[in-house]
Amino acid sequence: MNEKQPIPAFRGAIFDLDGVLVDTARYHYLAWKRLAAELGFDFSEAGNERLKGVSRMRSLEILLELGGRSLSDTEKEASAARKNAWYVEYLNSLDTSALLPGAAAYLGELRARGIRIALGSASRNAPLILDRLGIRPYFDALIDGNTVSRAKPDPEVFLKGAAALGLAPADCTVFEDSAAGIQAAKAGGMIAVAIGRPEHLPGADRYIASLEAMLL
Ligand code: B16
Ligand code: MG
Repeated sequence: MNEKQPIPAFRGAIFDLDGVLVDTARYHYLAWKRLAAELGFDFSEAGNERLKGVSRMRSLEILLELGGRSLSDTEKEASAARKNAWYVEYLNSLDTSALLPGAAAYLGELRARGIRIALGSASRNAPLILDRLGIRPYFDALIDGNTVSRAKPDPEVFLKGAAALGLAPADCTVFEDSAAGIQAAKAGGMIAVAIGRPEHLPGADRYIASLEAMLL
C-alpha cells in the first residue's frame, strides 16, 4: 500500500469513530452474538464484518436476515434496545488500549497545527466513547447518530460536520473505514482518506493502514 500519496492541504478534519479512532467492533460483536443466541441462532465474526459502519437498526435487520428470523417493528425496537444495553455495559471496560494506532497522536498534531476537528459517526454512543477514552477535548464539533437522520452513504453527517466547523466541504478531509463512509465523503465534495485497502473501499483519495501513517 502506498501510504505517502499526497492529498491537498485541508483546514478541517472529520473523523469516523469506530474503526478509525477506536476499536469497539469486538464489543458490538459480543452484544449482537448475545442477542442472536437469545433468538436461537449463532452469529459469526464474519457476519459481524457486515455491520461495520451500519446504523443500529439496519445492523439488527442484517442480523435477522443472517439468522433467518423476522420480528415485528415493536420487537425490533426492543431487541435493538437490549443489544445496546449490553453494548454500553461492555463499554464500561473500555480504556485507552482501545484507541487505534496513531489516533491520539494525530488528533494532538492536528490541534497543534490549528486544524479544526469534527466527529462524523453513525454511533449514538459516540459521546460516551469519547469521554471514556479522554479524547473529547480534541473535538470542535460532534456529529453522530443522535444528530443525523440519513445514514452513510448519504453525505449528511459530513456536510453537518463541515458546517459545524464553519468550513466549505472542499476544505475538509474525512477519515473513514467503511465503503459507505468513503462514498458519503466524496458525495459531499470532501477529500477522503481510507483506513483500509482500495479493493474494500473504492474511490478514496488516499489509503492508509492506520492514522500512524499521517503523523509528520
Ligand atoms: P450505536 P462509526 C458505527 O460507528 C459502527 O461501526 C457500527 O457497527 C454501529 O452499528 C453504528 O456505529 C451505530 O452504533 O449502536 O452505538 O449507535 O463507524 O460510524 O463510528
Ligand atoms: Mg467506522
